[in-house]
Amino acid sequence: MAACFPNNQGQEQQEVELSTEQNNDDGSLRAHVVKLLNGGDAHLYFDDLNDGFPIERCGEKIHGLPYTAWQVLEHLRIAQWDIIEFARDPNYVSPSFPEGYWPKEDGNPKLWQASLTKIREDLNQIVATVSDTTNDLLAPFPHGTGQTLLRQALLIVDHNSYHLGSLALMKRLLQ
Ligand code: NI
Repeated sequence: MAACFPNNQGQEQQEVELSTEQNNDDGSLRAHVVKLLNGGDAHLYFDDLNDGFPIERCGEKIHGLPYTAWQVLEHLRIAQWDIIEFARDPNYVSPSFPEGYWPKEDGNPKLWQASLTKIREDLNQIVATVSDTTNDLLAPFPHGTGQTLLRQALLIVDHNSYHLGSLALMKRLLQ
C-alpha cells in the first residue's frame, strides 16, 4: 500500500470524451454514487470499521506492515480531503507526495476519533455536493485535466474501499 495515492495531478491524463452538456435528469446516477460513497444499503463502512476496533492499539506497528492502523486511517482522510478540495477550489494545491499523504506520528485513540470525525464530515460534504442537482457530474473542471465531479467521487469510493479493506484486516490482527 506504500505508493498508493489518488493522483489528481502530475500524471498524464487521458483525454476524457464526455459531454459537457448539462444534464439534470440523472437522479438515479447521483443516488448510486451517494450509496457507494456511504458504503451500501444497510450499513456505513466507517461505522462498521469503528465498531469493536481496538483503538487503544491503533498506534501499534503490526509485524510485517509498514503503517499503523491510525496512519492508514489518517492517510485515507488526507486523500479524501485532497480529492474534495481539488474539486472545490481551483486554486487548491495538493500536498507533496508521499510525505504529505502519510502522517509521521504513530497515532493514538484521540487521533483515531479525530480522523474518523473529519472523514465523516468530509464525506457528508462530497455527498451533499454530488446530491446537489445544480452541480454537473460530467462537466470537466476548468482547472483540471479531465477530472469531473463524478470521477472525483468514484476516486474517493475506490481509494476508501482499498484502505478500508486494509483496516478491516488490521482490526482482526489487533483484536
Ligand atoms: Ni492510498
